[in-house]
Amino acid sequence: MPATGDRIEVAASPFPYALDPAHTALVVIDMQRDFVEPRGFGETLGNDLAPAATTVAALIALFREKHWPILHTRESHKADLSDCPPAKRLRACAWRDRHRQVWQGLFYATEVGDILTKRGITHLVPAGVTTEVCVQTSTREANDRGYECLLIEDATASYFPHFKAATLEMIRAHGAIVGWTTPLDALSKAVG
Ligand code: TIU
Repeated sequence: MPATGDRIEVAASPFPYALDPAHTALVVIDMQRDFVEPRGFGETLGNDLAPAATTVAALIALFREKHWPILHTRESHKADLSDCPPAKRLRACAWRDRHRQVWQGLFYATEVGDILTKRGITHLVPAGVTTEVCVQTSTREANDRGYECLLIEDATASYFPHFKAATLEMIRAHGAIVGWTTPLDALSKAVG
């Protein structure tokens, strides 16, 4: 296991990522039925995100094995759908989450920033759906707040493959301007 001090070097793009094992959390974004299962929003767009679910499950298993923190998000709307965009409201689907409302970003109008600060988290490993919407917004929000983000390429999915490819490129452009990307296999090999 290549290590630099307390850091673990993970092969990543655009250059190796220095994972800080004591201050790293996995963020599983919106792996919810509406996006990944038949008859959900995803199916109305004609695409299937289910393959990424297998990789997300393996990623969760890796973090559990290491006893590293895992944060799950769920995109949700008010029961009267007043905060639901028209494209989704047409399907009249409401998530009755009384605990919090999560929109496209992980931090906006949520308690996530406080939770991560209290836990001393400085490094985030985002995964989930969809790559160019909630995953990208959340990764950008995290990067703006100083978190070092390593997006797991095969643990995220889009309804449109070219959107996913473009998003991964944008994130790691300009010398990791938003963050790093790597396949799960590279992370698994690095952390042992
Ligand atoms: N979680 C998330 O990405 N919400 C979306 O609405 N995604 C779309 O791709 N529309």
